[in-house]
Amino acid sequence: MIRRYDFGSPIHTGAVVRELPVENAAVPFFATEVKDSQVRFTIHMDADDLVFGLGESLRGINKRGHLYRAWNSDDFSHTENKASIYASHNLLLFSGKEKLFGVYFDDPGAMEFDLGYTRGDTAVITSENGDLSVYIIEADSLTAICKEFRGLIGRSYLPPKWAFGYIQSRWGYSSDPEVRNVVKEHRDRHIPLDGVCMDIDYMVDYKDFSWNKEAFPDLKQLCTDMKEENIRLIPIIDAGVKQLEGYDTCDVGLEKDYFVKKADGKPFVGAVWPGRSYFPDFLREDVRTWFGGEYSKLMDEGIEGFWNDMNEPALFYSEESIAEAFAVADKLRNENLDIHSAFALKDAFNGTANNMEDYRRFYHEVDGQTIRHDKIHNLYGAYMTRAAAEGFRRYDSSKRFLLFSRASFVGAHRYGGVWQGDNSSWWSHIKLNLQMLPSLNMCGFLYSGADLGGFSCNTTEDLMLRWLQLGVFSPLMRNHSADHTREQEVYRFANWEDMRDILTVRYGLLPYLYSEFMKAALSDGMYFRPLAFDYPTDDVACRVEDQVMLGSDCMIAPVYEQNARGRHVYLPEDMLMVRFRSATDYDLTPMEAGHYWIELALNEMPLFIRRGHVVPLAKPAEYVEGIDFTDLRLLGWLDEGVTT
Ligand code: MIG
Repeated sequence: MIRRYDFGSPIHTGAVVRELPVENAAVPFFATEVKDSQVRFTIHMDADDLVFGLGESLRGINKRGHLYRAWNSDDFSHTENKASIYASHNLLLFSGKEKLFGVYFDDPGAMEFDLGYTRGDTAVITSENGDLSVYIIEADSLTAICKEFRGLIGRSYLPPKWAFGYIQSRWGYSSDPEVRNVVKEHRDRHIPLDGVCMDIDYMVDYKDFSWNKEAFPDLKQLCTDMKEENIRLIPIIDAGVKQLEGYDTCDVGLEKDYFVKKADGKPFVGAVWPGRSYFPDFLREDVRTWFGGEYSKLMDEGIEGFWNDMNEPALFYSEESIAEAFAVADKLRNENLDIHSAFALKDAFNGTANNMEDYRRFYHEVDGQTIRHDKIHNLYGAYMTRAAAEGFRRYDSSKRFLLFSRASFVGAHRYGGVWQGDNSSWWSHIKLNLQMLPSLNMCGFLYSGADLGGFSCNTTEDLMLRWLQLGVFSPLMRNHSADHTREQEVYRFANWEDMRDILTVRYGLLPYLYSEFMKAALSDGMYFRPLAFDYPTDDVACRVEDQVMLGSDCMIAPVYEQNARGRHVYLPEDMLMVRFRSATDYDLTPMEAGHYWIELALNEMPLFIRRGHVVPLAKPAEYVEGIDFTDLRLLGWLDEGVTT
């Protein structure tokens, strides 16, 4: 059962697809306070209450005990002190002896979620603008609440089948021979691969929908040749459009008035990779139609997948903020800088990026209304995703295209997937990757994954291998890294054969993983669930933060610690452990419910199959198209014994 309560004048966000009547009564469960146009929702939490939700956000699966902020932010340092990253998924689930319900705050502006941060027994949720709809969702289990919620927000995006293959990416690939070489290195060594991402270096001066004709003299031929090898190329598209006369995307955008504007009616100028840029007003349908159509320039060459970046939107500086910084610098130029002025100078420049003042400088048109950007900030990336997805549908409605975005809002889950942004090559980020996956699923984002191996910082061969062992289960399985970090394609490492073998596990399990994904997507279910969802009366299971249920039959428990040769695992019920070294080399151990220390050498990864269930395993293949979905072994612990 879902009930809706409105505050102020809610702005249409597009998150919800089902129109519900507005209740006149007060919101249940919360004490509500309206003050200075803010709305605050307060709820007492019992000692045992668990809080789930918030999709792509930092910290644990149980969100209780910290402060989070809905404010889509380009932040490449995912440390525990951060309250926001790239997405705002304002769903919370409260579960305890006295309460079981979900609440969705459909608010496109800034919100604060103080979940026992100020006071351990109290959650205070604040809408800063006070214009929102609140949905209270009740059902008899956490899984059922999420299903109801999906009914409210609509069905999840379906990527093409090949997008479940392994994808290699790196910021820096910049030419036809370089891309071909990455593919060759994989194919020569029989390392499975289905896609290669092209980062901003394929463009000319970072202009969207352009490609460097010298580096890629015949993109169409490259796409054709790659496709013959069962490889798809996946170029990046950034939100900002370079300010440049003679560049048609810019010219048309200006001529048709498609960019966001300042109060004086002039287009807002902010700098990103291409330097000074304009920002399409994706909230307008005509702008989406235009921008979504631009992707056809690349689709005409044979491209079938994209990733949308910098759509929080990220801003390096605006004309105004950089002018202010220079003014500070001019003033301090001849000073003997002390502790205060030296930092003031630094802060003046650091503060130009993703600056709150800038987000208040420009406006959108939403349903004929002019709305200042900060009021709807969290929608920007979602509407860029929607623009692209609608463009793909118009281009070829019979085909599924790959699309994943950095920024998102609930609603974008109908149009594309997400990646978890700029993580680091840190062991703690394997765990963070694991913890975000079920939370994203609660909010409808099923096709997701993190940069395997880590984006920033230098990876190591053991970190890479352990991270791939989690990546085996993540729908988007992409190795991506930043420019100037250690190269981390599998073939760069001394232990590349172990990595290749782990990749065969992905392809062996792919029939199962793909079908569980489709099942979740088509029945509004979850592919990843916290253990608390499946074992709500098991107090130990309810607090497990480093194991996750997968599909209807499995549990995963990756190793995420440096130098570990095993890990502790809690089995809430009898399970069969499959200890994989490759898709053809594994051993099986039936294990009764309980606590275990499990030995896992660096090249070994476990999968736990619930007793009485079976999981199919295919023969290894080097690309998704090559998997024989009819020649399957069944792994399981049945009454008759263990099947192999
Ligand atoms: O400011 O395109 O998150 O995946 O490699 C950095 C370069 C811009 C951020 C993305 C990352 C990508 C990078 N981009």
